[in-house]
Amino acid sequence: MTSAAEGRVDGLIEGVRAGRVRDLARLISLIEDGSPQVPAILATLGQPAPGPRVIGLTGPPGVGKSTTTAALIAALRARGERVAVLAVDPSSPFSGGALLGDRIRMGQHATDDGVFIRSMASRGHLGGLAATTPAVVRVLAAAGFDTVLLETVGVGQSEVEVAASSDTTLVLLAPGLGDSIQAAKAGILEVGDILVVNKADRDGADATVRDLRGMIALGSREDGAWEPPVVRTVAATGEGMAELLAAVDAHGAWLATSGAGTERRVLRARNEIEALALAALRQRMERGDHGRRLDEAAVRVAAGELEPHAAAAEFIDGL
Ligand SMILES: Nc1nc2c(ncn2[C@@H]2O[C@H](COP(=O)(O)OP(=O)(O)O)[C@@H](O)[C@H]2O)c(=O)[nH]1
Ligand SMILES: [Mg+2]
Repeated sequence: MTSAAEGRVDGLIEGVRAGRVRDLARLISLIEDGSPQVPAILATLGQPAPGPRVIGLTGPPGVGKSTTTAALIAALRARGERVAVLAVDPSSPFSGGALLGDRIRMGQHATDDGVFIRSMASRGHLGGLAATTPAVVRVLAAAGFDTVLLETVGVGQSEVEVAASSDTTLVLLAPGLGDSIQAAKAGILEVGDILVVNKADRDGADATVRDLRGMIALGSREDGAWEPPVVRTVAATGEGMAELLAAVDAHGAWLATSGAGTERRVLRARNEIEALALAALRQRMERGDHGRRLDEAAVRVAAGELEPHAAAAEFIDGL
């Protein structure tokens, strides 16, 4: 690094420690871009223990995740906590529409320096969310945030990644039998530490709550295991937020006393290492000689001169 670059990095680290929004945003972009400067910066920043609490929110589109996030911010701010929000847009880095809506909804918190809101693209960067989220959480920890709210849409891989990155995962549903059955089918109930029936002001909320409790009762659970509570909320008015936070706190206490918290942190570290290693491996495979070897092997496999498994084994041996 040139001394000018070192100076910029020092300034960046200082800015992050002071919680300056511009520097935080810049460092998060460097992480998303897989910048080679990131490992050194993160090492210098260090990792404050125990780090912030990470609460994941997932569920079908339109169920009220962003509204709940805004309501939780208000409730956590009232306790004096500093809160960061990472909103993951799973569709594409180019679809600004939904995110713009979310920003407007978060508007009441826009001028509060105890609140940091950032959208992250789930694709289009090295190693995906599993590689970037833990690093961003560490950065937010260094910047003095107590709680990180992680919002994603519950489709496909993203809810699993949310659960893997969170201490406590909230699965949000809204009244309507269809929704909860859909969610059960899609496996999203399995990742929920707390199930939230939002829009409880609407007809059918009781039935949905009953439904979910029934499904939970059916599941087999070991002694001392966490049994997901079902909490009803009206995020639009803030109703039920105190109960929801109480459930989050109870889950946090269970994580601490049961040892499950340590297990989760180890699993999270494992996922992160794996994602980073795979990303590094992929990069290396494409570079220089290795890229050429891959091209040559492909030509031979296509011509029927080489069996693909043998080609892969040979390629790995050469790495
Ligand atoms: N009736 C009712 N509407 C709500 C509630 N919470 C959110 N909404 C509305 O549901 C729509 C989708 O909410 P949003 O938070 O964007 O959902 P997301 O896609 O899951 O983030 C918005 O029009 C909200 O105003 C609620 O508790 N009751
Ligand atoms: Mg949303």
